[in-house]
Amino acid sequence: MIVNLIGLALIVFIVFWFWGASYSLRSSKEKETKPEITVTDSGYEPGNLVLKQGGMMPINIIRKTSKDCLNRLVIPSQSLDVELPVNKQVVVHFDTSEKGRFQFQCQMNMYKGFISVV
Ligand SMILES: [Cu+2]
Repeated sequence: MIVNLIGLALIVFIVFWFWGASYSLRSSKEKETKPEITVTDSGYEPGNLVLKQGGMMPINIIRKTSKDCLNRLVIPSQSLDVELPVNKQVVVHFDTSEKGRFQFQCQMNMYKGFISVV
């Protein structure tokens, strides 16, 4: 009987320990970033934009490269496809009502980045 109780307590402890650990890891790792994407020769900076769940979030995008490949930004999950003139700030309104990880990419999907809604 005592052995069973100890076993049960151990299981509960382990479950909570792992659950709690992953929970705190998740909340500390995904730090919110500025809603800004810079497009350079090497792609998107930052590669993972972290936004807080909410409503429509304006994201400022500035393209600083003349690479043709990066002349549009596509966000398939929200059917967004915008033109990015060089050195001109473009604002995209991204719906953050759903949590998750959403990919954004160049037209040909050679460069990609993510928007994480937390
Ligand atoms: Cu491309």
